Amino acid sequence: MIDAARAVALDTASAQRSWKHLLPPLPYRPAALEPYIDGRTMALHHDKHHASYVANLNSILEDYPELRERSALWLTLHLGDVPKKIRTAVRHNAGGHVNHSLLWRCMSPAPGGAPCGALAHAIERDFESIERFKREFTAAGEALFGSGWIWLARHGDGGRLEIYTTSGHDNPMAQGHVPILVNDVWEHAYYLKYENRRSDYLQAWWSIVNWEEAASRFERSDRSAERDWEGEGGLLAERRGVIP
Ligand code: MN3
Repeated sequence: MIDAARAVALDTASAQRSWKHLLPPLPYRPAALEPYIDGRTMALHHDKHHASYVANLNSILEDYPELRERSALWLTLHLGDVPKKIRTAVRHNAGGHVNHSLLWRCMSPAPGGAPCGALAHAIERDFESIERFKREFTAAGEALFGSGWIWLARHGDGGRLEIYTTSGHDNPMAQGHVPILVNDVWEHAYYLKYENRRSDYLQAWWSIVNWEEAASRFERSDRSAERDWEGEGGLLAERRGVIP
């Protein structure tokens, strides 16, 4: 039996010439986030979990040529246009592909310590302080029941930063909000090292947050909020699942 990562790797050459969605490479070695997240967890998380969402999505879309031209993000935002028979599977697998593609970029082995510039000002404006924002984000992750995600996102109607949680692989873009930072609260993200101690994982995660990525997403978020996902976001230009 071929595992999911190998299946995706074997598929990559032909996928680059076809409609198929692609597993984006991790932007660092799996062990690069140690001791905060262990290498085995990162390798499994990327090479097996994320890879399987990509492989499943490609397999589901095999029989739906009209959906193959769409990005994974478009699919998550237009589930009503997806045939009922495959809607739940698309929601899970396109969502998993999109969310993980962003997650890898929200972490870094050289994280830069703290938010700065316009993002820091906006966090202080909307949460009173960076420390308070971190406490609220962590608490939202602790309170999330079951598997899901915690987000810092810019409100769709003009800019307030807010913390959102979503279950499964849903994302707050479906409500028009623009993601700035995200963390994965599925057990597969931390269980090997932290077991049932989700709080310890959420605390440790602050040591590897990629604030540069968050700052750059924040700077682009004005334009993202106005973006026409129906048009630009709908094209299959981004097969690696990355939210622009
Ligand atoms: Mn995950």
